Amino acid sequence: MRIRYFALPFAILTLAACQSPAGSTKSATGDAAPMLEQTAPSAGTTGSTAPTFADWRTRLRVDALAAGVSAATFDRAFQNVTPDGDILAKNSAQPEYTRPIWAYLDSAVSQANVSAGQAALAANSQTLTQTTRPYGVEPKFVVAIWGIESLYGQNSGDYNIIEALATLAYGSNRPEVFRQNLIEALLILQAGDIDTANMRGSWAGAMGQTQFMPAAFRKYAVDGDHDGKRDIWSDLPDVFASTANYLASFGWQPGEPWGAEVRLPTKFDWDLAEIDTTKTVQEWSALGVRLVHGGPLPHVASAASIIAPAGHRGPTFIVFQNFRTLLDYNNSISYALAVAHLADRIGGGGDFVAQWPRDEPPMSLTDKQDLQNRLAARGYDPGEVDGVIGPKTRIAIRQFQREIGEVPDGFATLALLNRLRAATAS
Ligand SMILES: [Ca+2]
Repeated sequence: MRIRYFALPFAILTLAACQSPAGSTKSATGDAAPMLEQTAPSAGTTGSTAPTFADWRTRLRVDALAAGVSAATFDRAFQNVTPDGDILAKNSAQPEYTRPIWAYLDSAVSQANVSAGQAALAANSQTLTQTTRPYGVEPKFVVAIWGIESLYGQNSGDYNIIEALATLAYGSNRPEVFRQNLIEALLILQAGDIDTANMRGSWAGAMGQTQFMPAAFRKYAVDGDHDGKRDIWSDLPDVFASTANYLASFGWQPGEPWGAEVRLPTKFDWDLAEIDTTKTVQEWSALGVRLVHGGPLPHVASAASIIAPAGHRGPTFIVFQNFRTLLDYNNSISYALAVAHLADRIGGGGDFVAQWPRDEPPMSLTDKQDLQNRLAARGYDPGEVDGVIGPKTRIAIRQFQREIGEVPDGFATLALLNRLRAATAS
């Protein structure tokens, strides 16, 4: 997928304790917790040709100055900056278990977060209306993103962004994205939007209450209060306008809903339940898709997809362009659904009607890789064996589900893995 330079989910980590939805700064395509890749630090190891941090910084300084950063800005920003081993450890951590979507939603859209969002919406209603109207984005969506990214500004991260990005650009195994963002961060300091001491954010470089990566900041941050600075750390009008501008820039459709919970017909073709498969609302209606309580689908102009994030035993949704725009903020179905649902709940909406399959035992990373290996051994093509259940793996799962006469919803379960183990053992 696309590299989006945005919103490494720091706040999600704090809200959901280790769930790490596919960040748009990342390159994974599955929904399940794509991590930053395994790190093989190129620094700090002995006997390699890796430069020292001082040598690396000298080379970076040449490039930064060529990009327009002054020597004074660079040297001030790099005062006392040293690689942070804790950040490299976080970057290379790949948890064996990630939370299922329902556990993530339980914490991201908890009653406490809904109530706090309603209070935040009421307290800032005039500012929100003024700053989001030019972009055609309803305030409740901006508030929901604000809540999930930084707990309504309470938790934006306290890492020195220059040090965090320098650490990852120097020592991670994916230096280029971080190096580019580091130069962008230096250009933000150069422009005077913020000073080094106050340029704070997540360990992965996402900044301020909107958790913008520096490259996203340079493109999409907005000076909402017209004080001459784009300050997403402490100016709420800037926080709201920047978020709305980002959404508008990625195709937000004013007045359209994000989607709705639906009921699928008994003989539904499960191959169609993929975010990248789009039809018109009329076409989905003709196939028998209805709102969850049985009513007709809403009249929405944009292309629509059906998603079943936890398979046929969980809630299913029709989603429109605005849901896809939320995926541009952070490419994870869990994330986009959390923002959408939190916005609805803040606006007074209720919970989903269908229950999540909470009795499904969790699958470990090893289980998921085993599933992929066994699908491949069975003659199906699950794509790369990476423990991420992406589109290719779901196709392979559906093929095996059809082979054994189960509902081909493409949802990975331990029971399915056990069927596959039995099948491949014989
Ligand atoms: Ca401002």
